[in-house]
Parts: sequence; C-alpha cells; structure tokens
Amino acid sequence: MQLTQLLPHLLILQSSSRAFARKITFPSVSGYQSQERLFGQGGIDVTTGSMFAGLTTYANLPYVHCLAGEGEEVEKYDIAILGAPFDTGVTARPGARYGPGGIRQGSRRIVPDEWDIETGENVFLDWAKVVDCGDAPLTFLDNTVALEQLDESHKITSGRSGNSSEYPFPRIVTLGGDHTTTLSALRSTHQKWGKVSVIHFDSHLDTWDPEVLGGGISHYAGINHGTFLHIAHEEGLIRNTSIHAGIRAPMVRPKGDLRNDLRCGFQIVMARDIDRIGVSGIIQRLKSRVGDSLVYISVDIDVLDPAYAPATGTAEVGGWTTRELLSVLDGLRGLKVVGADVVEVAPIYDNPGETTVLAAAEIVRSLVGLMVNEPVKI
Ligand SMILES: [Mn+2]
Repeated sequence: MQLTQLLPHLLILQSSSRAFARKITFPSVSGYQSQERLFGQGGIDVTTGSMFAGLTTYANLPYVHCLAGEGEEVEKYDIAILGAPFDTGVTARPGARYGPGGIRQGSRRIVPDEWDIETGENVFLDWAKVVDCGDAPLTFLDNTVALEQLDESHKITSGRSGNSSEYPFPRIVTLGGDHTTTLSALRSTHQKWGKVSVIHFDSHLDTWDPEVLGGGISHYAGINHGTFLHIAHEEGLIRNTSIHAGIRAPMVRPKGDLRNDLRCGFQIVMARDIDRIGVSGIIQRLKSRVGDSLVYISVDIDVLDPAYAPATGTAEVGGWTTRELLSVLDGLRGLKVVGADVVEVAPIYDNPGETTVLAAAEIVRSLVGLMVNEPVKI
C-alpha cells in the first residue's frame, strides 16, 4: 500500500486513540490503579481486580513521563521514583543496570490501598502524590556521558513544580544502578537544596580516593561505585556531618582509608555495633549526627547480609537483617530527607524467592514514608 493510501487510515487511528486516551483516568499503565472500568460481555469488569495486570510500576503507582520534552504537559507529583540503569562503575559483579526493573518486580504486591499494621499509616494516600517516572535513558557505552545524562534527568525530574500547594518541591527516590549513580543524585540534590548530610547504609566506605581506587589507571576509571562519596565531598555537595551505617568490608589502606573518610565528613557505625547498642542505639547515633540538617539517605543493598540480599555485586558477610534495616530506617522519622536511593541491586543473582528485590522494594517504601512524614520547604 502506498503511503498516500495509508494516510486516511493513520488519521483515523490517531483520532480514535486520542479519543480513547481521554477516557482513561490516569494512570493507564499500572494494572492496580484503575482506569475507568470497562465491562465485557456479560457485565464482567475486565479492568480492575488484580495487582498483576498492566505494566509494572513501582508499587503499582501511576507512571508519569517526567522527562517529557518542553511544551508537553506533565502530571504533577511530589515524590518521584526514578530508575538509573547503570552498572559500568562496579569493581566486582555487574548486573545492577537491571536493578530498577528488579525492584519494581519485587514491589508488585505493594499496592496504594494498604495501611501499615504498626502505624496505621498509608504513605501513598497521604498528602504527597507519589509516582513512578520510569528509568532515565543512560548510554551503556560511555560512563561520563551516562552520568551527565543522569545528572540532567535528575535535575529535570526534581525541577518540576510539585502537586502539593503547601510543599511544591518534588523529591526523588532513585532506584539504582550501581552506587556511582548516587553522585548524580547528590549533584541534583545540591543544586536544589544546597549541602546535605549523607546517611550512607553500606558494607563499604565508598569514600575511597580516586587515586587509590581505579584512578591509577585513568582519570575516567577513578569515578566509580567506591569513590563517588569522595568526589561528592570534593565537589562540595555534602556536609561534614555525614555518617555510614553497617560498615564491615576491609580497608584498602590500614590508616589512610579512615583518615580520608574523616576528611570526607563521615563518622562510622559498624555492622556489629547493632549487637552492642541495638536498633534504637543505631537510630540515636544517626539522628544526633545529622541533627537538623537536610539529609540524603543512600541505601546500598549490600548493607544487608547476603542471606537477606544475595543479589548484589560486592556482597559482604556479617550484615544486618532486613528487619533490622527497616526498623532503623523507620526510626529516622522526623529527619528532613530531601533525597534517597536504593542501589546495587543486581537481580540476576537473586533466588527464585526474590529475597533481594522484595527487601529492596520494602526499603523504598520506608524511604518514601520518611519523605511523606516530614514535608520539607526550600
Ligand atoms: Mn556502595
């Protein structure tokens, strides 16, 4: 068929799909959050009733095209889930580029109309409109370009005006990606909110000097998932009131690593401290360290023991349980959290029970809960 013959058909298709799109109550992708009900023959409702229908967004939340071009109308939101499929900054097992998809998969039984049995709260039906923006488009062939793309994606996503009239400043929870992606998130957070204290849940320090980790090969190689906090400090993005939690991985230099870590503005809570001071002791140390400052929370899934999170690139034994981490996170209520992430989830190493992605999905819910619990003004 000639194009000229095809044109009338295309026009009909276009106009009819537009008319159809108007009928759909936003969102149209998540199976659970309903579109307008559609009844089939015999009056059977074919649009509602299953959390497994449609495409998978985080927690069945509405999808918003946050990276739409200029002039396109974008649904307003207060908290955005943004995927960062990047894993070429790792020093061991790759695979975290599939993390965003894996975490969404792990979240498919989380639905927006569930109430927490301990608190009675529902973080998705509170004041904040929480949406899933999908993944940032990142090249997998050039790390420098990919991180610039992520910098921009973050800035665009957080730069839109929020849905709430009282707190119109969208915040982002990033789904990694390897830990290098946190650098982009910190750059964007700094541009909007200024310097932040970082609460860094990880088995590794990640403040390594690029000259020590990778930089001996090339400048380019020095920017990776073990050096991003050093670079964030160098770029002046973070306060010297930051703190690690869950540390247990070995040092590269016996004293140099710790001195360097201190210079980057960090204190350390060891993984085994939890046996001494308990969950409440950990919460207290984290809270007193960051005080009243604005906070960014980064959760490397390898803070958990490999028994609870096998699907990660640089697993270290002797970590926290999922319950301990969730209790610590939920105990941070009241802090002014302006950005957060869950990184280093590499679903290929998960087991058939999806241990890691289930944990990661629940951690994301806790992080969203902290943001909802404490609205922040610029
Ligand atoms: Mn890390």
